Amino acid sequence: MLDVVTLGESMVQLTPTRTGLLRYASHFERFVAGAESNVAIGLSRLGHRTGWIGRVGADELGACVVASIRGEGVDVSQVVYDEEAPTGVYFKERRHPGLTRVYYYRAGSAGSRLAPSNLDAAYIREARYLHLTGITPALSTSCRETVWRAIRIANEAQVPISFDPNLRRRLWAEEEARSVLLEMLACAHLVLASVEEAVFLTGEDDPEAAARILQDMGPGQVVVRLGADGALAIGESGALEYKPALAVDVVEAVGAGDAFNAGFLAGQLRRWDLAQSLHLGNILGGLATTVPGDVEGLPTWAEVQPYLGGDEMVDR
Ligand code: KDG
Repeated sequence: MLDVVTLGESMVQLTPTRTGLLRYASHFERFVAGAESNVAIGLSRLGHRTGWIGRVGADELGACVVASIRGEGVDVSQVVYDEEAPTGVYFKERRHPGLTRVYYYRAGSAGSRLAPSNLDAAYIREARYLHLTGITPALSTSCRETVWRAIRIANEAQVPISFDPNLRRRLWAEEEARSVLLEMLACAHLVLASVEEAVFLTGEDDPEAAARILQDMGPGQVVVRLGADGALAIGESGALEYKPALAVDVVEAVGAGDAFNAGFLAGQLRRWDLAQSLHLGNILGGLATTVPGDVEGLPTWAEVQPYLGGDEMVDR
C-alpha cells in the first residue's frame, strides 16, 4: 500500500548556469522535474511510500526522467513508454536573481498523451491520498479525462484527494483554467494553493477570506501558501492556523510549492495537527529554495529534525 499516489507530466529541465536571457546561454545544468513527481520525491525523502503515474517517450530523455524519479525511491511501475511521442523538455531562464521564466517544449509530448486507459484503478484505490494538480487538465483532452477518471476512482474508494491548482498561464486561457480548477477543487478533501491562486480562483485579495471561500466550495481543509510570509490553513472545524516561513537565503523559488505540499502531506500522514503540518511544509518549502533545481534541496527525515527542535545543527 502506498501513502500517496500522484499522476502528471514530468520532464527534463535545462537551466543555464548563468543568469541572463536564454538566447545567450551556452552551458546548462540538467534536472528532472514535474510538480507531481516533485511532491512524490519530497515525501519519499521523508520516508513515505509514493507512486508516480505518467507517460514518457520511449527515448533517452524518458529513460532519464524515469531513472531519476525511481532513484528517489518513488514507485514508477505504472509509467507508460510512448513509442510515438517524445518526452517533454522545459527551460528555466534566470533573467536576473529574483525573476525566473519558464519555457515549455511539451506540446504533443508523451506526457500530454496520458489517457484514462493508463490508469489501474487498484493502484489508486490502495493509496492513503491521491495527489492531483491543475497542470494535468491543461495539457490535453485525454489528460483531462484521465484526471476525472482518477477522481472517480478515488471518490468511489474513499481515498482523499489533495489538490494543488498549480495555475500555469502559459498552458491555457484564464477563464477555462478557473472553471476547470474550481470543478476539481470541489472534489478535493485538501486544497494546497498559493496566495496568487487563491486570489485568482476567488477574486478575494485577503488570503484568509479567500481560503474560507474555497472551503465553502467543498474541501474540508484549505491551505494557502504565502511564500516568504509562511502559510495558513483552515481546518474542518473552521479554525485558522498560521505558521511563518523558514528564514533561508533563496537561490531559486520554483518547486517550493511542491516541497511545501510534500511536507504538509507528510504531517497529515503522520496524523499531526494543522499547525505542525504547516510547520513541516514551511521547512520543506524553504529548503527547496536553497538550490537551483526543484528537488535537490529536499531534506530527509533526519535532516528536518533540527528544524523541528530536535538535534543540533552540526553533523560530525
Ligand atoms: O512546480 C514546479 C513545476 O512548475 C515544474 O517542475 C514544472 O511541472 C512543471 C510544470 O508543468 O510547470
